[in-house]
Amino acid sequence: MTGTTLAVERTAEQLIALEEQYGAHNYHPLDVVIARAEGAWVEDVEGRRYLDFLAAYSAVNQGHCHPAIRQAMMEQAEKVTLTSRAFRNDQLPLLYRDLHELTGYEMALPMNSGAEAVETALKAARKWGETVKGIAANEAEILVASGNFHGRTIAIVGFSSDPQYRAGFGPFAPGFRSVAFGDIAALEQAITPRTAAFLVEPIQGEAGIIVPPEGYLAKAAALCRKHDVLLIADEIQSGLGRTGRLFAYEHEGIRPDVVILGKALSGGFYPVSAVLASREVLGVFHPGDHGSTFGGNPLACAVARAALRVIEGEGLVRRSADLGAYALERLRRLEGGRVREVRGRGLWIAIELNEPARPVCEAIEERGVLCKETHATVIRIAPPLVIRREDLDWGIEQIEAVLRG
Ligand code: IF1
Repeated sequence: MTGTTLAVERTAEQLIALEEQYGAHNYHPLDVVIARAEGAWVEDVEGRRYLDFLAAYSAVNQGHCHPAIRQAMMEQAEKVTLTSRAFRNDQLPLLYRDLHELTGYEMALPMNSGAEAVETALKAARKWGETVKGIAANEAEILVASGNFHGRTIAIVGFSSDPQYRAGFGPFAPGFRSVAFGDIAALEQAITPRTAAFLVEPIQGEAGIIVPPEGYLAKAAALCRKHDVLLIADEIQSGLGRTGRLFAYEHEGIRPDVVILGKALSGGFYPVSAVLASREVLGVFHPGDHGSTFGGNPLACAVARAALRVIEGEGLVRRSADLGAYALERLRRLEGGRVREVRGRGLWIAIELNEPARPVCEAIEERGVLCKETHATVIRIAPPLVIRREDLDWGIEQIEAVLRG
């Protein structure tokens, strides 16, 4: 491999060919090769600009390459990036305090990817089930919701209801049972004395931005309390402003026992995730029970602190609520004909079509807006929360033009 070869191979076509040849084919991306980005805009290798209506699945709620987060990252990178948890570092305590002050949860446990934080919450729930609730060893059961998406580890895909996420990857971990999302009677029936926890996305993202029936989460929280079952909210995608509240669970005035964060916790600079809970729950972990080489590293902590400051300081939760209500109202006018339904919360909107969504996303891409289908027929819209009102308008106009055309 020579510098010359690398320098030459930089057209979109060449880069795509390299990727197809040497990379595992576990994705089917739109063929836009992004080389830089700022705010709600990305630019491809040929200098073409696109408005980003996906925001890296809500990891860049703060906008691409936010200058304040970048500054925090660069300053920390010049000091120390990784100590491992064998030693302490001077950033982790500050992130703990920020998370506590922002959310009120007593404790946090930092990890990296979302899936790792979900696994961490599941481990905490099982151990809490055994050591606090008194479930017999290896008997604890965790309920999950149909249509869930919590990541790609073997344990997690083992309780997915999507056959593609499971096919070929078995055998799976026992101890998980799926109940219909949004169905409170089904949840009540499924709870047994062995139930340690109910893991749920307050609004299901990959399932197609599915908002459960009003009152569902409040009733689920009450049921969990009654039966001494932990309610675990996966806010990895729905949290940190995406739905017009800091956390999606706030729409129903509840307080889950455990909250899982990821994605926008770093503003897209770096994988940072965390589990938030009470001392009673996270207190089940003792030295050696659980860990991660990179979890809680000083670079991650500095980035996460800056990312949280941007959400607060720029009023991104309010922006999401206001711009989201406006966009939803406007996009709802597309209902009928090719559009079956438009739904959402905050700047998180699904356009469900009566036809395959992929070609529609490709047509929207040609007009300079990037969005991504989920399942076969849903276009999801989740721009960075910093998007300017006129950019949002322009992006919506492109979608309208494609869907009305
Ligand atoms: C992919 C989906 C979105 C998540 C929730 C945990 C995780 C995710 C609620 C795991 C991750 C991602 C992962 C990415 C695509 C994406 C996705 F379509 F697959 F479902 F966003 F809608 N909980 N979601 O949404 O977090 O380990 O990835 O950090 O897997 O292709 P991770």
